[in-house]
Amino acid sequence: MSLSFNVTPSQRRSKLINSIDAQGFVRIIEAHNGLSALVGQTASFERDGHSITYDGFWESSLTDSASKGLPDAEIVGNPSRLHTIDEILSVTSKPMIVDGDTGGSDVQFEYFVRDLERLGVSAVIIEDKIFPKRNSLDASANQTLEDPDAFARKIVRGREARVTDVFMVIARLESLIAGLGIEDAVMRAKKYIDSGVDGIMIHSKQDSPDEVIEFANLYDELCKPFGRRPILVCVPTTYNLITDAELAKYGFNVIIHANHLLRAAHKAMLDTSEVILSNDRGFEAEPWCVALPKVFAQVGFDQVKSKDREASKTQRLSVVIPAAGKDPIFNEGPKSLIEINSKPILRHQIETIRKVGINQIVVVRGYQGEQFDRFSDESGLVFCDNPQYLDTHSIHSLFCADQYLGNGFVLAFSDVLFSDDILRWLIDTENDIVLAVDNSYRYHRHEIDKNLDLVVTREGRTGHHRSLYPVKKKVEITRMGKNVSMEKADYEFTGLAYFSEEGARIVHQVYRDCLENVHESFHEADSFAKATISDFVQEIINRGFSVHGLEVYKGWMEVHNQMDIEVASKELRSDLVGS
Ligand code: SPV
Ligand code: MG
Repeated sequence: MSLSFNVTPSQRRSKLINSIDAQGFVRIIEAHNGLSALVGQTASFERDGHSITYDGFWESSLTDSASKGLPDAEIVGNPSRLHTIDEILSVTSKPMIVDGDTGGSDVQFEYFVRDLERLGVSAVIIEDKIFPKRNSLDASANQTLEDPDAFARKIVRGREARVTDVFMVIARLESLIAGLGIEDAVMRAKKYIDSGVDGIMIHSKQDSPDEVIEFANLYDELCKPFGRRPILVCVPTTYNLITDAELAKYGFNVIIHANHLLRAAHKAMLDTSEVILSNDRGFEAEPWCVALPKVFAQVGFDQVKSKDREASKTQRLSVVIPAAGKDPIFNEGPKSLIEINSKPILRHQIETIRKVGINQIVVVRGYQGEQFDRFSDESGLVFCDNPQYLDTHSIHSLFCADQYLGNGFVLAFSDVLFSDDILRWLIDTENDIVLAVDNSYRYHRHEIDKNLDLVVTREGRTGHHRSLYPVKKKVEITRMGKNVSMEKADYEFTGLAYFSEEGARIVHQVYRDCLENVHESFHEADSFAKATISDFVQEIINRGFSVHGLEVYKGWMEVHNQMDIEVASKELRSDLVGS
């Protein structure tokens, strides 16, 4: 998962203010490391048909310190904080507000703002206490407030260090925490707004929300002389009966749930460690723990495994190109070696196959087979021979490469140019036998002067909808052959087909059986020896196996005559097909 949440620093930075503008308020969850951030990134709850999620993260000084086993007293320095912040940002895409404590000295604050903005953080909140501060929620801790004018100057210095207007410097009023009352908070708020601050956070450690509501009720009025209303922030840790929606109604724009993920994890850790000791084993602790697959899924291990599987599937596959036949039109040599833009078709095919990462290519030679010698140094390319090329057809040629089919393979006609996308989509399919089929032949059928391999499907041909994305629809093939009427046909076979390991096992079994038992005509062929891929696919379907079609539209071309060569060479020059 963690790799999927990708965003640039500038995209992320502006998300906070955009969400506030769009929704009126944002709901922020604390994060103290990559895992807690992933929880905050993905958590959601369905209510009345709407999915409720967190809008961003609070990188809390309390939980950052506690997760390092340290007290919240400005002991964890900026380099360490920045490291944790970057850890969270690197696995998520939601915006972040950083708890900047007192900000340190003016100069320290300037550098901190510079670093946070560069990383893509949206806002920093600094509190108007004297460095080194003590956590605000501990009733017995000493709370000494900063001179408000000195703090206002720090705000100015921080804002001047920004590069963009999007990054926000927010002032946190600690008057209520220090017991100085609402008048002190209002006096300080005015000074900070006058200094240009982008937001005001009013903090309280009371169980009741009354005093922050009182401040919120005064807020619009106190902002009026300045002609702007900086966003209003609260942290309802102690007054936690009031809902986010209610706080938003009182005018709060940012509501921070400041330490819950760390406290939840801490409680589970305490209980779990005790349960293991008391039972002398781990079994009883399981209810306190998530199952490991959940951890794997959350941190993206599932994707790593599926990519590994994909990569090894590609490496194990072969592409088999039956190129043994003698073409009635181009009969000066194997059709594979016809040059398009000074490169044989086979060379174009090899380049496309390599782009997809398939190493093994098997060419079945026959007619003028020695002409392929020029490829003999090509690494990963092997040759098989079909000496009976005059009396046999493509299925016989394919099985001349029998030893290379077992791990799964792609069959590619020797006269077809195709894009790497089509090849990639084919091998990405989860079905065992999949043919790339094109739905555009009806539009150009008046130009067609040859028998196509036509395909009828269970679903019927789909219409074209304009779309930015290439079509990757799958259909089930029920009938295939050159004698299928053009009216009934839904698609044309492109000459590219994928067979998984299981698909290879099926074709092998059907082939062996037909070889032994078919002695007369075979579908549209006079004999099994002359069977084409269409005949064979029809046989597979008749035996009850599923054969799928992957609908493609453009991205391939069969070289059938001189005109095709001209069209292909033009398209290849403009980079439309293949290389
Ligand atoms: C934090 O989360 O570190 C805060 C909020 O500063 S509080 O702990 O409530 O002061
Ligand atoms: Mg803090």
